[in-house]
Amino acid sequence: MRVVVFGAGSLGSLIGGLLADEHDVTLIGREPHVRAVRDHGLEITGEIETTSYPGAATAVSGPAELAIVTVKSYDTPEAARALQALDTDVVLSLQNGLGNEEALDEALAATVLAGTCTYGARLIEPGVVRCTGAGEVTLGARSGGRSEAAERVGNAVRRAGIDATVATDMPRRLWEKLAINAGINAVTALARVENGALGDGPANDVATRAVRETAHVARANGIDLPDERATAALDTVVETTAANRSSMYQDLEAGRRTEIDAINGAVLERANDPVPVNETLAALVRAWERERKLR
Ligand code: KPL
Repeated sequence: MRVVVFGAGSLGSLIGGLLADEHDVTLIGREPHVRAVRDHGLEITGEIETTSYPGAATAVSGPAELAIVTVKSYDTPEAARALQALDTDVVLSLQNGLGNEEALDEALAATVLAGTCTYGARLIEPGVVRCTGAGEVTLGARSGGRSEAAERVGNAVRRAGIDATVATDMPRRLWEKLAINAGINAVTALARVENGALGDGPANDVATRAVRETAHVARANGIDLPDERATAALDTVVETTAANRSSMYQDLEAGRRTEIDAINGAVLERANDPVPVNETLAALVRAWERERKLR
């Protein structure tokens, strides 16, 4: 299958690199990473050790059967515009936050699938990505139900050795992943700790409360997400990505804008009842961004 991965940061590079063992993959990213991958291949270290040889470019070209979008949520509109130049049948979003699929669907004629990914990844240097947690990919029709395109993509992803589930309840899965990110990302970023530090103690309390608030907001928005399911998902991801620095921690470290608006901000936006933990986390990260003129 010819696959384009749009957004070759840490996660996009890891997923694209793994897919390249089985498929004809092109990573779309920035220099100097793109040149390093083109010259020496992509080295994957950590929990998975391999070198793969995807193509790499700074702009999309040519036809593809599948485009996987892994850009930050605030870059989704720009990704959607860039992907208009690509002749592709299916687009799969593997991004954090809510609303990415809608933005892609509005701009593109292709079938847009929703997806979540709990792999931990860290770009160590240009051309080298570390897998800090082998999680799983879940994908399916964005409004739920069966999808022939999702079955096809699920099979292709599994053929490359990635643990992938095709789900018929993606709206719930997206909220569950939102709850996980609402619990993990801001807390690990502000406390500067790896995901495993949320296993117990005070940080675990804060994360668990943020997850419960998110599950409550999900239910108020018509999504069947019990607290127990959401907190169990948090525990699983904390364990499987214990050695990972969350994407928001990596953003803070690099002095980059974060996905706070699409994560704790999205919970706030959709809440009718008070969500004090999400509100506090969003306020603190936004204060950090404002101080650095990132918003
Ligand atoms: O999605 C993630 C992120 O860091 O954004 C998890 C799964 C929490 C891994 O760190």
